[in-house]
Amino acid sequence: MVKLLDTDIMTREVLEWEGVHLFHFHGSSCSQKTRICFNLSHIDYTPHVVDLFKGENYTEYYLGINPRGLVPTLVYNGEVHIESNDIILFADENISNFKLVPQDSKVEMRSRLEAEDDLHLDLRTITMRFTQPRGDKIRSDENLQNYQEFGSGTVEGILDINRDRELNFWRKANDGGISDEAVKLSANKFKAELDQMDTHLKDNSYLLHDSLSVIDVAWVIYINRLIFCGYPLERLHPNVAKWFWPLRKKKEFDSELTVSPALQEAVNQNHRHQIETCSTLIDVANL
Ligand SMILES: N[C@@H](CCC(=O)N[C@@H](CS)C(=O)NCC(=O)O)C(=O)O
Repeated sequence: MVKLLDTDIMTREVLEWEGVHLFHFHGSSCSQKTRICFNLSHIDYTPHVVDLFKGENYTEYYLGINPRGLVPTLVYNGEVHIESNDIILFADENISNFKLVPQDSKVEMRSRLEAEDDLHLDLRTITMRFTQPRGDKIRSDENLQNYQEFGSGTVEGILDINRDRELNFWRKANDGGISDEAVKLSANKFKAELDQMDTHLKDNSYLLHDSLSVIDVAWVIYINRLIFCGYPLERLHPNVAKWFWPLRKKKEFDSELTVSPALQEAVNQNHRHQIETCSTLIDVANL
């Protein structure tokens, strides 16, 4: 569980906050996962929007709360928790009355969620190239400079290496864009994972046990994003598609995943251009 220490937190006002506060962004996959778990668990929270499109995660204020500059962040009675999977597991254990983590599978759940988190930069790689056009510099120099300077730079009292990993990702993407090689590598990691899932879902209704759990939510989010990027789910993984759609349509999911008509149109336009130039996700990753 990543609960920040007092010395990690520079925006001190949050230490006084009562109740459940969630810093999030509508289109962020980790925020979507957290909000959907909160919806399913009937956890009421005060939302605080951090607009990633405007670089609000790189402000002194937000980096003072989350030194990694990532969403989501949970503030619970003055405690600051980061990392979406940790937030969800913490909330399931300490806040919710409707459990999404079966009692007898806590260890396995954690390891499945870690494997999911390991694919996060792969999801970002695909997202940056196959959603709306992102311009020459995906993250401005000014934002990256702020990212390096603001906040304590420590997590649980230790100098945090995650921020450097993030900075490297954005600098590389700014310099050379998202390469075909990177797309291929990332898309094929997902394909391998979804192939396994397809076999499992042939004889099972859910990913773990026989009821909806956090890992189902986590994968609905990833798959929803992959489809948004043009991933051919039905063709490659028909059993996953049969499991995915009924969940995706539930109101607790739909309210968090529906995008604005303007964003959808920007993505559609980008996809039309990619079809004309044979550079869709299917073309690039050879799916
Ligand atoms: N491992 C982290 C990943 C969080 C993460 O990468 N969040 C993304 C949005 S999904 C973010 O804040 N990105 C910052 C940016 O795009 O500048 C978690 O699970 O919370």
